[in-house]
Amino acid sequence: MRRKQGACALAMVCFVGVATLGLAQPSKEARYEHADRNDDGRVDKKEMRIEKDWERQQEHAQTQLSKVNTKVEQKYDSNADGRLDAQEARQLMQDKYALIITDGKAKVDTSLEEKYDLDKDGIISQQEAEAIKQDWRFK
Ligand SMILES: [Ca+2]
Ligand SMILES: [Ca+2]
Ligand SMILES: [Ca+2]
Repeated sequence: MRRKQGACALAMVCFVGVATLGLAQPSKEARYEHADRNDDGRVDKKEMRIEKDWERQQEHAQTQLSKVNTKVEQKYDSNADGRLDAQEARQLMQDKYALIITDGKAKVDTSLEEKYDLDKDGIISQQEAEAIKQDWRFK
């Protein structure tokens, strides 16, 4: 009986955790891998702190970016609700990233990409795209 309760509580904690993070979040393994900045196979306190900060930033970014402002964003708003949810935004960034890999650069045409244009020339270079790859965990 005790054991069952324990498992139940654990399931609750997991559920709440998943609900808080949102469904579009990558798997635990992916998070762990992302958090392990120096790739030594473990996440130390400092790395954990960086990861937490990063996740907070992402959440903030995702609430900011959700409104559809440009034609390109409109194109990716699959359910036409005037907002880009995490999945729609991801699709947009994935296509953009692929384009940058193919062409070596791409024009900034959504507010999503603006923060990656570090030198503010309106173009995302391959170098700037590295941050996109990291942030969105593209391969
Ligand atoms: Ca580490
Ligand atoms: Ca939408
Ligand atoms: Ca640039």
